[in-house]
Amino acid sequence: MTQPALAAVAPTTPPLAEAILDTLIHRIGKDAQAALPHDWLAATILTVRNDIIERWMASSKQAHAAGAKRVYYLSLEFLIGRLLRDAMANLSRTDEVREALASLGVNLADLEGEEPDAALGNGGLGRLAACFMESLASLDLPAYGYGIRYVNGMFRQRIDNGWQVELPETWLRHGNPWEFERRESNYRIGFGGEVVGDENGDIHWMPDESVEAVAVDTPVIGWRGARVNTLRLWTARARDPIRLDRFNAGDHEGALAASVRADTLVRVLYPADSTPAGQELRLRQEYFFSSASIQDIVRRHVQYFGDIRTLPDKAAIQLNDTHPAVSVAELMRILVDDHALDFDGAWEITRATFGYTNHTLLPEALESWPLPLFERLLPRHMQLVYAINAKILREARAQGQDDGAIAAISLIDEGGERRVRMANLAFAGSHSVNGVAALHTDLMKQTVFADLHRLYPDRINNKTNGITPRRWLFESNPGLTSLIREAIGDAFLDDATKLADLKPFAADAAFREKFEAVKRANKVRLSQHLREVMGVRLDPDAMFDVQVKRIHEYKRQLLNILETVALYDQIRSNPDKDWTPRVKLFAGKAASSYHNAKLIIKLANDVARRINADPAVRGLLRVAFVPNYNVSLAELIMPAADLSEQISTAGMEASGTGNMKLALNGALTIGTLDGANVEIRDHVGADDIVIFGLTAEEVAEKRAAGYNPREAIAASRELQQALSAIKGGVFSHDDPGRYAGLIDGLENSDWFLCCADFDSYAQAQRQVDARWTDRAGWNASAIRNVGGVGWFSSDRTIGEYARDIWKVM
Ligand code: 26V
Repeated sequence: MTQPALAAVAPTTPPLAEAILDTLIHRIGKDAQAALPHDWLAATILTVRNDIIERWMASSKQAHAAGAKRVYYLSLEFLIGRLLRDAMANLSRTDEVREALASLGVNLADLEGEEPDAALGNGGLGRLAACFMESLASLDLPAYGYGIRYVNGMFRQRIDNGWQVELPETWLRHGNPWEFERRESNYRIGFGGEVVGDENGDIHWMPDESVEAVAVDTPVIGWRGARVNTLRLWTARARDPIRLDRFNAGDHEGALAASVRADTLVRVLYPADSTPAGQELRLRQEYFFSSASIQDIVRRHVQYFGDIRTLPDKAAIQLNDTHPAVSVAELMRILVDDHALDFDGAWEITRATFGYTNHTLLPEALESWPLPLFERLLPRHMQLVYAINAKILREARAQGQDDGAIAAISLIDEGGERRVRMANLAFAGSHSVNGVAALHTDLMKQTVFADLHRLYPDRINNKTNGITPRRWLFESNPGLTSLIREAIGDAFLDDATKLADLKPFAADAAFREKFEAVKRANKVRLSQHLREVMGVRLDPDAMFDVQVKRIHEYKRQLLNILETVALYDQIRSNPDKDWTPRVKLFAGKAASSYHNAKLIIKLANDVARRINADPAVRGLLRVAFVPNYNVSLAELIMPAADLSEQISTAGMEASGTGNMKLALNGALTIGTLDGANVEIRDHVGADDIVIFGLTAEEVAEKRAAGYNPREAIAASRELQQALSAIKGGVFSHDDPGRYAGLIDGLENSDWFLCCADFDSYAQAQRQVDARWTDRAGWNASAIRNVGGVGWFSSDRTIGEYARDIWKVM
């Protein structure tokens, strides 16, 4: 990577190469001989960045001159992944950069691999925020994302002897050439203390602790460089970083305590997929970033427009789940205490400004804070929550709601230890509350938000999720992208719904062959990678069957493993049948405190080890658990998948977005009628998706009727055998009882209905096998999937938010 000397390259180097070399020398302080890969990466990014900065400035000037309304997307998670490829692609400069680097003896692909994957999120919710930011810029909408600049984002997962081990992800170890620290943009964030009223009746919150929030900005480039928006992540700094008196008195650590406390605030991303964090630190993080963001928004508005009362005309703030919900109380505090608005006027402005997106109905995932903690940390906000509560409960009573409904609507959960309900606060404080798929939105109205929905019947609306086709098709699957361009031209590059023009090509034998060749090449690429990172050998001619997502019981990786074990059993019993060769790929992280999820990872690894080592299987079935699933790995897996496993218990997956990425890359879905799968079926057609299992309605009925998994087990020999093999230690000779508890759980309660859906799932899998044998039919189906899912572009989703909620289009 460090070849030619300066003199040797100079005469023929393209200008971009000279610029990169110049950056390497003058900004990084290394010459071509001394530069390490990350130095070349930084030099390349800094050079490409120059073009971006100019567009960035132009974008903000344009918004300012137009007096435009701005969109603010508040999210505790932004799973943005690597940025170089995305930036080059959206600026149409990839080839130019590749050639410039080549002239310097540097390989672009190697450099791309050097870039750390910015993993400031857990899963779908965080990746959605990143796709939305890219679509906002692509649709030329002035927008800011607000979040936290975690020093350690999502943990790095290692698999040790089949067990998940969590390691810190040090994505900032070589610095971050994408970001700009804005030291002048800083805000004081208070905690604790007390609230006092003065003789004029004015209220003053006097925090007894405070920290400074400092903005760190990253540019977000839209497709074809349409516009560059800002992702503003907050870092924390002690207001008094060192107490010199203490230091000089010899208390060196005590002197730095405030700095350590500030660092702690932005140190880690909470694994929100586990039990509600509960910890005080999580609430502190939520308030820290909410307060900094709201102060920044109000400051900008007053500076540009003068009058705080016009805020809803010029700012739309979207709450990504309830993590930023305390923003509702924070804006009220600023309006009432700092801007002297009356409570009712402030409430009207607040509600007109906020929108709230719900991402889960699971009761255990709905955030609430113990009231004493909330009151101790945020005494003024507690008063405001009480005042808001009084107001909405008056409205509910006036409407004649009964006591049960009043208790459900209340911002305070009075059952047991009193808690502040963040979903109710977000709902009450917003003019729009949306779900993320049609089924999810219906269930919101029927279940958790039924009473709030009756009180405010116009508030709940649906915005089915989407994904950016730039990252998830053009950048990650260049082979398929070129093939589509050859077939239908370039219109789909700017409007993903034009992918529909591809559907007739399903009937074209020559096109199907080319399509299959592209898929195969992607499978070879993935296989080579997996051979390097985990030493596993995969046959690219086998069906690649993938389940990649967070590990959670409701997503039912366990159902997939049970079926894998049953298939293994059948292959051994009927070795001469013409089995469809399959590679089963699993990947995903389990929250560190989630015992069963970690056990499921171990089981997948145990099952893989046994099956892969069994000569009786003769390569017909291979199983691999790929470590450290992240955005970059997803970019390799999606293009290589043949079958997409979307098998959650119906009614439990709010939407899913991996389902969209896989279908867009030509995988067929095997799935339940859950989340966005329902709409994927509508778009690709029932013949090109394999649906099985109970519907959400049937799940609810079964549970209500007192579901007994033993009946389902008694009715299925295959399931019995799989359960007893796992329980009996066939896959865990070293610890035969390892899975006794897990299997007992299935036999005795099976909340997620794996047993109830097993037979239907196994049958669906055999139907998939049969389809695979008809290669022409399979490829035609895959092509129609690609053509059918253009609607799931995040451009369409953002267009709907912009028109219906934010009123900026
Ligand atoms: C959180 C928790 C925490 C407690 C234990 C159970 C549990 C289960 C799920 C969650 C997820 C919280 C919110 C979330 O990440 N939702 C995801 O949002 C995606 C984007 O809308 C959507 O595609 C996924 O279906 C949804 O799970």
